[in-house]
Amino acid sequence: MSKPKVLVTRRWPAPVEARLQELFDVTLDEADQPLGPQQLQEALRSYDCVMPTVTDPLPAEVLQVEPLRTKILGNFGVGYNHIDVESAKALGLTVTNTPDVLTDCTADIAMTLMLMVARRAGEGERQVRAGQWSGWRPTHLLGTKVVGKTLGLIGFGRIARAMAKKAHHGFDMPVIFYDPYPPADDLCQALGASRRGSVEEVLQQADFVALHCPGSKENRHLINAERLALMKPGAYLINTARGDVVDNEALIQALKNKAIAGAGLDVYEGEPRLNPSFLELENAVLLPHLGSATEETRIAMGMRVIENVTAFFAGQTPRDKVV
Ligand code: 8YV
Repeated sequence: MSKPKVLVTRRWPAPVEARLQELFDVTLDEADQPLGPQQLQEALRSYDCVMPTVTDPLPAEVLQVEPLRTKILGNFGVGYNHIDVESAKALGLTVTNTPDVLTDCTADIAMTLMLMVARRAGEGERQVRAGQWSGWRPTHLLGTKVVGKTLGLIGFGRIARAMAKKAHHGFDMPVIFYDPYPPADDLCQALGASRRGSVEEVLQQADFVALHCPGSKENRHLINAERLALMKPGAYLINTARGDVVDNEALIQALKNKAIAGAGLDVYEGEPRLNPSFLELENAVLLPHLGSATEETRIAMGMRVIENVTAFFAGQTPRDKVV
């Protein structure tokens, strides 16, 4: 039997690309540039499998090509908000993602952002690099203590729970969360986490609010001006989920007016072209979507895509089938 014809839309870590070459009739993306809608449509007409990432928007109008040769979209990433999965399903496409393998590294980036923004690490680094550090003094760049403060999680899935574990057991933080589908009580107890009945309650009570809900139409601007106004004036917002979960303009206003103390962001509306006002805010820590960006995790993500796609072409149900 001939090998499935596979298109990888971006550069992947070398060991994964080597494995792809062994298993499939694969086209790699030497240029490492995001594909446009027409190139994606051409791919859907010409390949048995396309392996996209967050930089490949696949809405209904892009997916609807004729003839559609692609049978499976093996997404490299846990989030799949860039794919219209309902349309994909209606077209008979299988979609898979890569959960589990990026949980710890993404939670680590959320912890990094929390510590950086609380301890003004970005501001300090900018001072040192600009040659503007005049020396130690008792009132220099005073931040906020993290240990013992309340961490509020919006969404309590795998990544949120990993953050809860680090924050509760490492930093003695009481954890509160909102999730419409909460886990069993014993799991919450083990993480020192207690449930709240609404997003609003978490926002009102937490010192650090971290977003861990999926990017989706329903969650677009979940954190808007009204909800930001519920946060404590000394509180911080951390976003490693998706940029559009937060109304970025409203967040910029809240940060400018010091309505909240600061924000640590890994994702943005319209990324990588983020709202330029963010760049002027000293109380924002800005990372370039690094959640899963470790050697180990990106290799594991690629291998997980391979596992899913191999299972699919062997006639099995892939482990991470979304639709
Ligand atoms: C990925 C992510 O690197 O997995 C996700 O959902 O946000 C990132 O960790 C990116 O989405 C790759 O497609």
